[in-house]
Amino acid sequence: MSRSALRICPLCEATCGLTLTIEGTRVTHARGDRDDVFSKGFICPKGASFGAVDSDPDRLRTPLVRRDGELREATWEEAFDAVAAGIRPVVERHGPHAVGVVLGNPNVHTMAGGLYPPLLLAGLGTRSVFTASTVDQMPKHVSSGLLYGDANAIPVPDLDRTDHLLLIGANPLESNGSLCTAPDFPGKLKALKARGGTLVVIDPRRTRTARLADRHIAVRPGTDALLLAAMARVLFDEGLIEPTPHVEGVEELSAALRDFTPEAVAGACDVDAGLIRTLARDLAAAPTAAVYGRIGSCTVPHGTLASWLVDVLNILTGNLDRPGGALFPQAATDRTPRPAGPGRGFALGRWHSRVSRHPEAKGELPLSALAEEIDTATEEGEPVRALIAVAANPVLSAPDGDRLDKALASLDFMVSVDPYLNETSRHAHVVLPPPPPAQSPHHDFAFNTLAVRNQVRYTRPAVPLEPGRMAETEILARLILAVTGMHGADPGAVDDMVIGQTLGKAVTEAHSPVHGRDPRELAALLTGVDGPERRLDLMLRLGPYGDGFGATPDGLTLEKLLAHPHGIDLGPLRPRLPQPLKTRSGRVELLPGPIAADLPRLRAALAESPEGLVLVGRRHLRSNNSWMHNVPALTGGSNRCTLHINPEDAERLGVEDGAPVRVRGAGGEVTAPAEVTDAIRRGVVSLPHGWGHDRPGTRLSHASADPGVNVNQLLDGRALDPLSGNAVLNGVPVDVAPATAPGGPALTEKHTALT
Ligand SMILES: Nc1nc2c(c(=O)[nH]1)N[C@H]1C(S)=C(S)[C@@H](COP(=O)(O)OP(=O)(O)OC[C@H]3O[C@@H](n4cnc5c(=O)[nH]c(N)nc54)[C@H](O)[C@@H]3O)O[C@H]1N2
Ligand SMILES: Nc1nc2c(c(=O)[nH]1)N[C@H]1C(S)=C(S)[C@@H](COP(=O)(O)OP(=O)(O)OC[C@H]3O[C@@H](n4cnc5c(=O)[nH]c(N)nc54)[C@H](O)[C@@H]3O)O[C@H]1N2
Ligand code: SF4
Ligand SMILES: [Mo]
Repeated sequence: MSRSALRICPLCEATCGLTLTIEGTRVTHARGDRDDVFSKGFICPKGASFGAVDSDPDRLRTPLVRRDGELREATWEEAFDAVAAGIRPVVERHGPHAVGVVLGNPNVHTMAGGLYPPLLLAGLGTRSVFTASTVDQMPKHVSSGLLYGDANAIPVPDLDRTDHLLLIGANPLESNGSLCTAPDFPGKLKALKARGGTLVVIDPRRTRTARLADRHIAVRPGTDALLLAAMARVLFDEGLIEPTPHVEGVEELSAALRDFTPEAVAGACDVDAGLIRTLARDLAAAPTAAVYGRIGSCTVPHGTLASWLVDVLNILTGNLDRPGGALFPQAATDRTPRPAGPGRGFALGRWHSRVSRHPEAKGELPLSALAEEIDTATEEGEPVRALIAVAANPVLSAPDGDRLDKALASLDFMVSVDPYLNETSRHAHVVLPPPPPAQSPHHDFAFNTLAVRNQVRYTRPAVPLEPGRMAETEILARLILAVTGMHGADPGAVDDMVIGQTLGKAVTEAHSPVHGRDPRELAALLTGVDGPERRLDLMLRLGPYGDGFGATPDGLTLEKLLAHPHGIDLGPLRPRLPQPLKTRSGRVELLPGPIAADLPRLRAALAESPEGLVLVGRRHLRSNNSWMHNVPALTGGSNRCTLHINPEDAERLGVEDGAPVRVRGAGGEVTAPAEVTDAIRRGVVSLPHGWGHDRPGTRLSHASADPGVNVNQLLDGRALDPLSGNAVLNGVPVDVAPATAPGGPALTEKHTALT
């Protein structure tokens, strides 16, 4: 007997609603949920393989605890005992900063990851916090923090209504979109063109997205900030400015960008000055327009400036906060909107990393610095001696995995919350495996704040927890208790504490719908089968669409959401300024001090136009970072770890299609087969990330059979965007040679040699 169940797909940021077919406890089929209020039936090959991802036989079923050097199956009780015994002495002996925390990408794709990590960090009180954000979007957080006073206030392009979309460093036809949650991004781009709109794509590769575009500009990697600055310069010079209201600093900005004329940047960007003028004029002339930048413009030396300039262009053309432009979504679980007015502002560099003195950003240190924070002693402070990794595989996702690999092996204690024994978790003393997605509830705390339409959806587990499994929410609650000296306490106490604190604060706030009420009475009104559901109910009811615990009787509650299994549509994005602003001025601060102070570095880049090859990344639709190469249905075909190289470069270097090539960077060397293609511009080569599954001690039977190489071994971790601490992953100088070239150094794949 088969049945069907709804489940929001957690495999990328698009958050499509799926209809799963379930036989017994096994997901046998997945299709798009046509009634989903947001995704309306869209599905991609990854979502269609939900069942295979869910039932991968290599997923761990029980906790593992290291005994006599070997990871062995253990009970949950033994595992949490080991965690408490491993972490507490490090805190007591060396202080909280000696315990590092690494949070990986899937934390933004699980309910557990949305609800518990903030408590883990607060409970530990550690400053040794590293996340995937500093190999990804930290530049955007910093730019938003500086412009709007809120690092999480990220405007998203109004894909459904815009007349003109400029995509820079993004390939949503493969990635399905990022910092812009839009199921069926490809369909939305096609609809834009069908309604007479214009699509411009700036990317050194002629991607599937670029092929859809009216105009594709193959910029030299790493120079987006120059290109965007020159576009802003053209807007000023040609009197095309019509700034968004609530903005200050327009004249100062004009002065600050004086040197960045199209002629001045053309050489570095390798883009014709006349074309840059056209780009700016077209942007200004469009009835509505949105500039949107992603990985390719973030993970570069001027990532924060490029991210800032994306918003600057939207602001100068009046497109920020207007329909068809770029708007701030309003999610159902956002905090109760406070009245507009000055806020606390955004601070950077409140503390620094111990070894290289990197400034913190958003409370985080650069993931690139994790290895040195473990393996390097300094006069001041303690190295990281114990590590808590939740949904993170930095050995593959961060620069110089070999060094990190060795550093992790030297830790006094490490715990990984991870479904796989992989390149990172193999170093753990305890592995706590979460259940597969079909057995987990789902709500998108993060992605609804980045969605192109306001909506809210929640799906309960499609399949009950298998015997012996523990919900990831409970795993994280127990982990918090174990590492904060409350080992063994009821995990529900963690949720009750949050509920008590949140309500206790809300009743004191004049703008809260529960102002002046009794927090205990309110807590008793919450519904839900467990702590996480009660917390979701709490957030929905206090949120912008909530029932305010009766203040708005037809408002949102968990009960109401459960009655709408395909979700509740909350309408198109709406102008919201000045309410979201939390700057000290209460206005959009167009030229913040730290940005102005970084402009001389950009000015220096005007003179750069490197002769050698530079490396960029790429994504494949059927993959996801480092953890989907173990699913046979999603590997093979064009999803391969090959080096894309332009025919002219290949010819010059003697590289043949399909033959192995050696790629060398500051951090090491790898060898991968060449794929000669004119889809990549001259002077640029591309390798995907997330490969390199050939280390011993993992349990990834399919992935390790076709391991690929770790592109991040080409990096030494020293190249960062200084404002955000974000790793430079694109535009990286490399040397390329045929692996068979005579006279070259012996071919050593550094990482295999070391393990
Ligand atoms: N060169 C290069 N490097 C890159 C990038 C690039 O473009 N180029 N991209 C960067 C980006 S954008 C990112 S976000 C990072 C990602 O970096 P990471 O977050 O470190 O990597 P992921 O591969 O996403 O792996 C996450 C881990 O989570 C585990 N996992 C999967 N599902 C769950 C779950 O439900 N719960 C838990 N607890 N764990 C789970 C996986 O097994 C895996 O170990 O990589 C970055 N690295
Ligand atoms: N299929 C799939 N989907 C994913 C992921 C995945 O691994 N696979 N990962 C998810 C994650 S964690 C994220 S953060 C998102 C990322 O989402 P996107 O940002 O859309 O990701 P990419 O496909 O890497 O696109 C980045 C593009 O930037 C280009 N580029 C490189 N350097 C430069 C440059 O200097 N300037 C410009 N203008 N372009 C440049 C690259 O050629 C590439 O086409 O994708 C998410 N979705
Ligand atoms: S686009 Fe993303 S969310 Fe939608 S089905 Fe594919 S992987 Fe899942
Ligand atoms: Mo990411």
